[in-house]
Amino acid sequence: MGYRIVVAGATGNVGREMLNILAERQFPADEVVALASRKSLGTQVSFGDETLKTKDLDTFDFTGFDIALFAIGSDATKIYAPKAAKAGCVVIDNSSLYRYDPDVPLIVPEVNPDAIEGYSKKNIIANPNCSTAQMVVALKPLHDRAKIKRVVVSTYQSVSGAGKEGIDELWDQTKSIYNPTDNKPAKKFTKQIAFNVIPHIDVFMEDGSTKEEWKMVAETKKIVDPKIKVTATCVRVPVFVGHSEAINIETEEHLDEDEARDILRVSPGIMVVDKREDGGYVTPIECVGDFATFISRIRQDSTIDNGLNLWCVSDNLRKGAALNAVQIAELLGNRILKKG
Ligand code: 11C
Repeated sequence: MGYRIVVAGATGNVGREMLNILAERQFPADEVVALASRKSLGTQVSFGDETLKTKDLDTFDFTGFDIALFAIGSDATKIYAPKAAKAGCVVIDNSSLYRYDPDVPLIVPEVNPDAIEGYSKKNIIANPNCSTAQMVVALKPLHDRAKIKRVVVSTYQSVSGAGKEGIDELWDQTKSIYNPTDNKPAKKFTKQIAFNVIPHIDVFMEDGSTKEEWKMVAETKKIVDPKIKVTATCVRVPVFVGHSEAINIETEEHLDEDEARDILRVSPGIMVVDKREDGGYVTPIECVGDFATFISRIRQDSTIDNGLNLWCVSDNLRKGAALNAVQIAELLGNRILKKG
C-alpha cells in the first residue's frame, strides 16, 4: 500500500514543481490530490502523464491522508496546516511560518536528516528558504571536516523567488525596453528589474538588514550549527530561474582548496563543476530543472588564515523549494511512516 498525498497550492510555481518532482522521482503514492484556493478552483494541473483537477483547499478533509506538501504562503498556512496536522496528516510546509518554531524541525535531508524525529510534536515539518537550502548543502560537508566559524555570502536571486508576478514583471519590462510606448512600471519589485539588480529581498529589519538576509542567518544556525556566524547581502537579479551565491567561508582548521573540492565532489546533492578555464563553472541558466546544487570557483581566500571562496548555484524552485519538500517526504516515508 502506498501513500495518500496532498499538494496544497498546486497551481503556483512551487506547487506545480512539487507535482512534477513527485512524478519524476516515482514517489510511492496511491493517490495524489491537488488543492487550490477558490479563485483557481477547477484549474487542471499535470502530474506525470495524468491531469488532476484541483479541489477546494477550504473544504478539504485531510483525514486518511499521510502527507500534505504546502506551498500556499504563511497566511493560508496558519489556517490550514493545523487543520491537516490535527487530522493526522503530516504537513511539509514551504512557507516561513513554522521555520523558527522550536517544536518544528527545519530540514534539508542531506544536512540534518535526524531532525525528522521531532516531527510528531506538531505533525509539521518546515522547508527552508531557497537561498538557505542550497547554501547549507555546500556548507555541511566542509563544516564536518574543518568547523566553519564564519560565512560571508552575497546572493544573486532569480525573479521566480518572488512567484509568478516576479516572472511576469521581468518579462514585461524586458519587452517594454524595446517598445518604450508600452511602458511597464515596477509593481512587484521596488525598482526596475529588467537590465538592473536590486539589493532588497523581503522587508527591512530594524538593523538595516532585510528579512531574506535574516532568514539565511537564522536558518543556517538551526539546520547546521548555532555557532556558525553568517552575514548575508541578498540581491535580486534579472534571471528567471536559479539562485547564485558567492560564499566566503572561514574555518577553524585549515582546509586546502583541493581537499575541499574532493570533499564536495563526494557529498550528497552536490555536483562540482570547477575547471579553471573559460566557461568552466555553472551559471543559473544551466541548472534549471536539475536536482543538484552546483559548486564552482573553489579557491583559497589568502587574506585570512583559513579561508575559502566558492560559487554555488541551484534551481530555486527545485532544491530551494519543491525538491527539498519531496525529499523530506521521502525521508519521512523511509524512516517513520514506512508504507509502500
Ligand atoms: C526569494 N527566497 O527569492 C525568496 C523566496 O521564505 O520561502 C522564498 C521566500 C521564503 O524571493
